[in-house]
Amino acid sequence: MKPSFGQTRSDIRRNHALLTSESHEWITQPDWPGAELAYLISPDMGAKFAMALVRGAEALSDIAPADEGIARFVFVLEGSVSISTGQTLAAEGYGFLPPGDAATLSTTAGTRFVLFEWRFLARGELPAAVFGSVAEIDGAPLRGDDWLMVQKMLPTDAGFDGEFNIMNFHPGASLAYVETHFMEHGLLMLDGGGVYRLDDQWYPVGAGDAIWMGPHVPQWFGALGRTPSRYLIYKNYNRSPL
Ligand code: UGY
Ligand code: MN
Repeated sequence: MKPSFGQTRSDIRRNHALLTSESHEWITQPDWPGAELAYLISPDMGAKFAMALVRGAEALSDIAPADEGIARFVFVLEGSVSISTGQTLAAEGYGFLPPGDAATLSTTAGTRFVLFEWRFLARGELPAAVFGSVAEIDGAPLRGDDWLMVQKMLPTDAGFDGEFNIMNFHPGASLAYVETHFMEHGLLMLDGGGVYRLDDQWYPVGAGDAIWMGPHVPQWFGALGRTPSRYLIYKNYNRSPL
Protein backbone atom coordinates (compact mmCIF):
# COMPACT_ATOMS: atom_id res chain seq x y z
CA MET A 1 0.00 0.00 0.00
CA LYS A 2 1.30 3.47 -0.86
CA PRO A 3 1.78 5.87 2.05
CA SER A 4 -1.08 8.39 2.17
CA PHE A 5 0.87 11.33 3.63
CA GLY A 6 -2.20 12.23 5.65
CA GLN A 7 -4.54 12.58 2.65
CA THR A 8 -7.89 10.93 1.97
CA ARG A 9 -10.97 11.71 -0.09
CA SER A 10 -13.11 10.32 2.74
CA ASP A 11 -15.16 13.07 4.35
CA ILE A 12 -17.44 12.42 7.34
CA ARG A 13 -19.96 15.18 8.09
CA ARG A 14 -22.96 15.51 10.39
CA ASN A 15 -25.53 14.41 7.82
CA HIS A 16 -23.53 12.71 5.05
CA ALA A 17 -20.25 10.93 4.38
CA LEU A 18 -18.04 9.91 1.48
CA LEU A 19 -16.03 6.76 2.24
CA THR A 20 -13.17 5.96 -0.13
CA SER A 21 -11.03 2.85 -0.30
CA GLU A 22 -7.74 4.31 0.97
CA SER A 23 -9.30 4.87 4.39
CA HIS A 24 -11.07 1.53 4.82
CA GLU A 25 -10.33 -0.19 8.11
CA TRP A 26 -10.61 -3.99 7.74
CA ILE A 27 -11.57 -5.78 10.95
CA THR A 28 -12.54 -9.27 12.09
CA GLN A 29 -15.73 -10.11 13.97
CA PRO A 30 -16.57 -13.15 16.15
CA ASP A 31 -19.57 -14.28 14.06
CA TRP A 32 -17.59 -14.00 10.80
CA PRO A 33 -14.88 -16.71 10.90
CA GLY A 34 -12.04 -15.92 8.47
CA ALA A 35 -13.74 -12.82 7.05
CA GLU A 36 -12.53 -9.23 6.97
CA LEU A 37 -15.13 -6.48 7.21
CA ALA A 38 -14.87 -2.77 6.52
CA TYR A 39 -17.84 -1.02 8.16
CA LEU A 40 -18.34 2.11 6.06
CA ILE A 41 -21.62 3.28 7.56
CA SER A 42 -22.92 2.63 11.07
CA PRO A 43 -25.30 4.07 13.68
CA ASP A 44 -22.27 5.65 15.38
CA MET A 45 -22.21 8.27 12.63
CA GLY A 46 -25.98 8.90 12.86
CA ALA A 47 -27.26 6.30 10.37
CA LYS A 48 -30.07 3.89 11.27
CA PHE A 49 -28.39 1.04 9.40
CA ALA A 50 -24.96 -0.50 8.90
CA MET A 51 -23.22 -1.05 5.58
CA ALA A 52 -20.01 -3.04 5.29
CA LEU A 53 -17.75 -4.52 2.65
CA VAL A 54 -16.88 -8.15 3.38
CA ARG A 55 -14.01 -10.14 1.90
CA GLY A 56 -12.21 -13.42 2.43
CA ALA A 57 -8.95 -14.51 0.85
CA GLU A 58 -9.96 -18.10 1.60
CA ALA A 59 -13.40 -19.66 1.34
CA LEU A 60 -15.66 -18.64 4.26
CA SER A 61 -18.24 -20.80 6.00
CA ASP A 62 -20.64 -20.72 8.96
CA ILE A 63 -21.22 -16.97 8.89
CA ALA A 64 -23.86 -16.60 11.60
CA PRO A 65 -27.36 -15.18 11.01
CA ALA A 66 -28.01 -11.54 11.94
CA ASP A 67 -28.95 -10.63 15.51
CA GLU A 68 -32.58 -10.76 16.66
CA GLY A 69 -34.83 -8.25 14.90
CA ILE A 70 -32.19 -7.39 12.28
CA ALA A 71 -32.74 -7.79 8.53
CA ARG A 72 -29.84 -8.47 6.20
CA PHE A 73 -29.21 -7.68 2.51
CA VAL A 74 -26.21 -9.13 0.67
CA PHE A 75 -24.96 -8.00 -2.76
CA VAL A 76 -22.11 -9.95 -4.38
CA LEU A 77 -19.32 -7.93 -6.02
CA GLU A 78 -16.98 -10.80 -6.92
CA GLY A 79 -16.97 -14.58 -6.37
CA SER A 80 -20.02 -16.29 -4.93
CA VAL A 81 -22.04 -16.47 -1.74
CA SER A 82 -24.06 -19.56 -0.79
CA ILE A 83 -27.01 -19.49 1.57
CA SER A 84 -27.56 -22.55 3.78
CA THR A 85 -31.15 -22.75 2.48
CA GLY A 86 -29.76 -23.73 -0.95
CA GLN A 87 -29.31 -20.56 -3.03
CA THR A 88 -25.99 -19.57 -4.61
CA LEU A 89 -25.43 -15.94 -5.58
CA ALA A 90 -22.84 -15.11 -8.25
CA ALA A 91 -21.51 -11.60 -9.01
CA GLU A 92 -24.39 -9.08 -8.94
CA GLY A 93 -26.59 -11.65 -7.24
CA TYR A 94 -28.37 -10.48 -4.09
CA GLY A 95 -30.31 -11.81 -1.14
CA PHE A 96 -32.69 -10.27 1.40
CA LEU A 97 -33.00 -12.19 4.68
CA PRO A 98 -35.80 -11.07 7.03
CA PRO A 99 -35.23 -10.91 10.79
CA GLY A 100 -35.25 -14.36 12.35
CA ASP A 101 -34.03 -16.08 9.18
CA ALA A 102 -31.65 -18.75 10.47
CA ALA A 103 -29.67 -19.18 7.22
CA THR A 104 -25.88 -19.11 7.48
CA LEU A 105 -23.61 -17.88 4.67
CA SER A 106 -20.54 -19.34 3.01
CA THR A 107 -18.39 -18.11 0.12
CA THR A 108 -15.78 -19.24 -2.38
CA ALA A 109 -12.18 -18.01 -1.95
CA GLY A 110 -11.62 -14.37 -2.94
CA THR A 111 -15.30 -13.39 -2.68
CA ARG A 112 -16.22 -9.77 -2.00
CA PHE A 113 -19.71 -8.65 -1.09
CA VAL A 114 -21.65 -5.74 0.36
CA LEU A 115 -23.62 -6.28 3.57
CA PHE A 116 -26.47 -4.10 4.82
CA GLU A 117 -28.09 -4.71 8.22
CA TRP A 118 -30.86 -2.74 9.91
CA ARG A 119 -33.52 -3.09 12.60
CA PHE A 120 -36.53 -4.16 10.54
CA LEU A 121 -39.79 -2.21 10.94
CA ALA A 122 -42.44 -4.87 10.42
CA ARG A 123 -45.89 -4.07 9.07
CA GLY A 124 -48.08 -7.15 9.21
CA GLU A 125 -46.40 -10.46 8.49
CA LEU A 126 -42.64 -10.49 7.89
CA PRO A 127 -41.76 -10.88 4.21
CA ALA A 128 -40.07 -14.07 3.04
CA ALA A 129 -36.43 -14.08 1.91
CA VAL A 130 -35.80 -12.75 -1.61
CA PHE A 131 -33.01 -13.80 -3.97
CA GLY A 132 -32.17 -12.59 -7.45
CA SER A 133 -29.64 -11.24 -9.87
CA VAL A 134 -29.37 -7.73 -11.33
CA ALA A 135 -29.12 -9.08 -14.90
CA GLU A 136 -32.63 -10.54 -14.56
CA ILE A 137 -34.37 -7.28 -13.53
CA ASP A 138 -36.01 -4.98 -16.07
CA GLY A 139 -35.16 -1.31 -15.63
CA ALA A 140 -37.76 1.46 -15.59
CA PRO A 141 -37.09 5.11 -16.45
CA LEU A 142 -36.99 7.40 -13.40
CA ARG A 143 -39.74 10.00 -13.87
CA GLY A 144 -39.92 9.25 -17.58
CA ASP A 145 -36.20 9.87 -18.23
CA ASP A 146 -34.79 6.86 -20.08
CA TRP A 147 -31.23 8.16 -19.56
CA LEU A 148 -31.77 7.20 -15.92
CA MET A 149 -33.02 3.65 -15.49
CA VAL A 150 -33.86 2.11 -12.11
CA GLN A 151 -33.77 -1.62 -11.36
CA LYS A 152 -35.62 -2.54 -8.18
CA MET A 153 -34.25 -5.60 -6.42
CA LEU A 154 -37.05 -6.01 -3.84
CA PRO A 155 -40.84 -6.11 -4.12
CA THR A 156 -42.46 -2.76 -3.34
CA ASP A 157 -45.36 -3.98 -1.19
CA ALA A 158 -45.91 -2.57 2.29
CA GLY A 159 -44.32 -5.56 4.02
CA PHE A 160 -40.88 -4.22 3.05
CA ASP A 161 -39.42 -1.32 5.04
CA GLY A 162 -36.69 -0.49 2.54
CA GLU A 163 -35.67 -0.68 -1.07
CA PHE A 164 -32.44 -1.68 -2.80
CA ASN A 165 -32.07 -0.35 -6.32
CA ILE A 166 -29.51 -0.13 -9.08
CA MET A 167 -29.50 3.33 -10.69
CA ASN A 168 -28.16 3.35 -14.27
CA PHE A 169 -27.05 6.72 -15.67
CA HIS A 170 -26.38 7.30 -19.36
CA PRO A 171 -23.17 9.40 -19.71
CA GLY A 172 -24.21 12.99 -19.04
CA ALA A 173 -27.47 12.05 -17.25
CA SER A 174 -28.24 13.45 -13.82
CA LEU A 175 -30.88 13.37 -11.09
CA ALA A 176 -33.65 15.69 -12.29
CA TYR A 177 -33.51 17.92 -9.19
CA VAL A 178 -31.73 18.23 -5.86
CA GLU A 179 -33.62 15.75 -3.68
CA THR A 180 -34.27 16.29 0.00
CA HIS A 181 -36.18 13.60 1.89
CA PHE A 182 -36.35 12.17 5.39
CA MET A 183 -35.29 8.74 4.14
CA GLU A 184 -31.61 7.80 4.34
CA HIS A 185 -29.37 6.23 1.73
CA GLY A 186 -26.38 3.90 1.70
CA LEU A 187 -24.74 3.90 -1.73
CA LEU A 188 -21.90 2.09 -3.48
CA MET A 189 -20.67 3.28 -6.89
CA LEU A 190 -20.37 0.23 -9.15
CA ASP A 191 -19.27 1.73 -12.48
CA GLY A 192 -18.36 5.05 -14.03
CA GLY A 193 -18.39 8.20 -11.98
CA GLY A 194 -19.38 11.81 -11.82
CA VAL A 195 -20.07 14.51 -9.29
CA TYR A 196 -22.16 13.91 -6.16
CA ARG A 197 -23.62 16.94 -4.43
CA LEU A 198 -24.26 16.30 -0.73
CA ASP A 199 -25.47 19.26 1.33
CA ASP A 200 -23.22 22.09 0.11
CA GLN A 201 -20.26 19.87 -0.84
CA TRP A 202 -19.53 18.65 -4.38
CA TYR A 203 -17.56 15.40 -4.54
CA PRO A 204 -15.92 13.76 -7.59
CA VAL A 205 -16.80 10.06 -7.21
CA GLY A 206 -15.95 6.84 -8.99
CA ALA A 207 -16.38 3.06 -8.77
CA GLY A 208 -15.73 1.72 -5.27
CA ASP A 209 -16.71 4.93 -3.47
CA ALA A 210 -19.44 4.66 -0.84
CA ILE A 211 -21.77 7.38 0.43
CA TRP A 212 -24.05 7.82 3.42
CA MET A 213 -26.88 10.32 2.96
CA GLY A 214 -28.59 11.11 6.24
CA PRO A 215 -32.19 12.33 6.62
CA HIS A 216 -33.00 15.46 4.60
CA VAL A 217 -29.52 15.95 3.16
CA PRO A 218 -29.76 17.74 -0.22
CA GLN A 219 -28.49 15.28 -2.84
CA TRP A 220 -27.83 15.33 -6.56
CA PHE A 221 -25.67 13.29 -8.95
CA GLY A 222 -24.44 14.09 -12.44
CA ALA A 223 -22.74 11.31 -14.43
CA LEU A 224 -19.57 12.23 -16.30
CA GLY A 225 -17.36 10.47 -18.83
CA ARG A 226 -18.11 8.33 -21.86
CA THR A 227 -19.35 5.17 -20.21
CA PRO A 228 -22.51 4.57 -18.16
CA SER A 229 -22.43 5.06 -14.41
CA ARG A 230 -24.20 2.75 -11.98
CA TYR A 231 -24.74 2.70 -8.27
CA LEU A 232 -26.34 0.39 -5.72
CA ILE A 233 -28.53 2.37 -3.34
CA TYR A 234 -30.47 1.51 -0.17
CA LYS A 235 -33.34 3.65 1.06
CA ASN A 236 -35.61 3.15 4.06
CA TYR A 237 -39.07 3.21 2.57
CA ASN A 238 -42.78 2.53 3.08
CA ARG A 239 -42.77 3.80 6.68
CA SER A 240 -43.81 7.06 8.34
CA PRO A 241 -41.05 9.23 9.86
CA LEU A 242 -43.05 9.33 13.13
O1 UGY B 1 -34.59 6.99 -4.63
C1 UGY B 1 -33.94 7.99 -4.38
O2 UGY B 1 -34.21 8.73 -3.44
C2 UGY B 1 -32.76 8.31 -5.28
N1 UGY B 1 -33.22 8.95 -6.49
N2 UGY B 1 -31.77 9.15 -4.61
C3 UGY B 1 -30.50 9.26 -5.07
O3 UGY B 1 -30.15 8.67 -6.11
N3 UGY B 1 -29.67 10.03 -4.35
MN1 MN C 1 -32.67 10.08 -2.74
